[in-house]
Amino acid sequence: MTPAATARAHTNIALVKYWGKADTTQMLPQTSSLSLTLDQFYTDTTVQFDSALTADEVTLNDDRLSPQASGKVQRFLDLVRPDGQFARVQSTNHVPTAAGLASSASAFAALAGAASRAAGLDLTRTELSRLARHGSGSATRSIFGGFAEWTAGTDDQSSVAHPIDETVDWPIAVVALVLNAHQKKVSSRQGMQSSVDTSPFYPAWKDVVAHDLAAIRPAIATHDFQQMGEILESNAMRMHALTLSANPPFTYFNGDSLVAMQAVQDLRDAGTACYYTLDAGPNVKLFCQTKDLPKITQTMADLFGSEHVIVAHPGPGIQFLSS
Ligand code: 2P0
Repeated sequence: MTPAATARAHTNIALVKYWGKADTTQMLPQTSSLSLTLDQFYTDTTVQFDSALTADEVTLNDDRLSPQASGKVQRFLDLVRPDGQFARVQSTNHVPTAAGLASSASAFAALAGAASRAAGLDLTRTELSRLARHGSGSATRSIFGGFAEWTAGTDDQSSVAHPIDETVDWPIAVVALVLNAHQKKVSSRQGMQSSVDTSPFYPAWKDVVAHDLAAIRPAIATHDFQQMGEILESNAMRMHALTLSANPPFTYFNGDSLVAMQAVQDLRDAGTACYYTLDAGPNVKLFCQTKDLPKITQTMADLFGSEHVIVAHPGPGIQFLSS
């Protein structure tokens, strides 16, 4: 039996989105992407390899997963197993699972940390980022705190994230509106593949990402909140245009998503700078400045109920809780 290792990783919200793979075997994306890691949503995962086990035992939030449900975890463990040993994996998600708050990002980043340590490997953060990518694309970025960019790369070696600004000495916050905490109907994996294969706008999306990355890096470096906000909102809408233009078309928005987007527009028209983004689910995340939090949270609580409004701040990279 190897010593148990525990890692904590936080989720991240992409400002310039990853939406499509160039290589599904190596998990290489079509484009680079850029995100902010958040403090409020994280996963704690403990891994222990044990030669007495005859199969992996995976527990998520106290529920033992079936072999089918844990297939992605088993395949991920295959990358690091010492002497082919199976593992006991215990994971606690402090994120509404699969509700578009990117639970797979924190989950596979924490698993990369815990599994590699339990296997006796002492990987650098770049190596952890590369390993995490094989579990889930967005996990590549969650190894780092603050703003991180995942460079698409051309092979396993070059497709890794790096920190842009880990300390985020800038009073910004993200308000997450949990509008639906249920499992999504079209997984990100299926949704992005369908967009790559069938949206006539996909080639234009690659140009959009290149342009947005070039523009958002200086906006972050100079703390230009308005510029950053305009880019992240337009990037999100253009990503979602790839779902609406796929064949068959689909969308992650629900009615409340549209209500929230309109409310942000109204706040902005009334002089409060805030910008929205959505991922592969109906939940809306607002980027704002901390000085505007009271006004924004009150507006959103009036619309959706205060229990559906969660305030998050920039969060840290991967942490090892024991090893
Ligand atoms: C992102 N999303 O950049 C984008 C924006 C959702 C919308 O990365 O297939 O769970 O495991 O690589 O990382 C969600 O997709 O997909 C995601 P896989 P993942 O955050």
